[in-house]
Amino acid sequence: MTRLALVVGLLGCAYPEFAFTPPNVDANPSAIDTSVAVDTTVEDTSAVDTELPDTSAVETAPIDTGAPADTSAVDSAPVDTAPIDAAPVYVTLLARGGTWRFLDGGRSPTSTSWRGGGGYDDGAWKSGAAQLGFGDGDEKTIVDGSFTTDAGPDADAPIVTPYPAIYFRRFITVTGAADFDQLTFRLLRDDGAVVYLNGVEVVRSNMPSGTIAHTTFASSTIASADEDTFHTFYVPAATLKEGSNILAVEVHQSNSSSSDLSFDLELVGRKP
Ligand SMILES: [Ca+2]
Ligand SMILES: [Ca+2]
Repeated sequence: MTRLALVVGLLGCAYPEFAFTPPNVDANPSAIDTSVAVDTTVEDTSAVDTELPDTSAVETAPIDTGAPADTSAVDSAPVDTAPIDAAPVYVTLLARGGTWRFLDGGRSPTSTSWRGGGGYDDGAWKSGAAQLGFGDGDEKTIVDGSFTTDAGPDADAPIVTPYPAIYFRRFITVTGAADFDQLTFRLLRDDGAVVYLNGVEVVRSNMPSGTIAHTTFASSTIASADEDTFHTFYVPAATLKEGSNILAVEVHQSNSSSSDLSFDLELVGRKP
């Protein structure tokens, strides 16, 4: 006798009305087969898990958005823009109306050193503020434009022709000369003029080409409004020196009967 039969037998003795009925699980095998279909559904769910890796790909995108790196490039741009915004600075090295030494009365300098290329004593020259000249009535200082053959009291050579040129000299002091890249000369001249800076010719206006002598005429006669015009010339600042600089100018008449002569000069330096 099995253990189950013993239990049933005992129960049947104790409780006669209890009738053991064997489980009918086996009676509905088809129902059990249906549950198998449920297992198949579970396998479909695993397919959902496969989609999860795709989500990880989305996380990769933000890494590309490492756009912060691009933003740093934007910061570099303003640095380049800065130098472009920097405007040049203009410094007046000599204002109009400056005081000049001048040699007039038909006399000429004893050597070309008067232009500033060498030592020259202009202690005997006269001195006065611009505008210098004669004949118009608008001068601050009258120069002697007479056609004289008198050598005068100074040591400079006497004139050799009746066609005068008048000579002007002065010093200017420059600080930070190496910072300038360009000079602007604004010249009032009647009739023609040549300007030297430290012995180097920097401006020639209404004068012929070639060597300029005491007897050289200006190219044309200046009249009317042009007598009051400041002509502008741009020159490289290479000839400018630190400290003392010599400006020298010779003004020539256009002919032996010209009734007037005028001179003034302004100098401006540019710092890029
Ligand atoms: Ca004149
Ligand atoms: Ca004048």
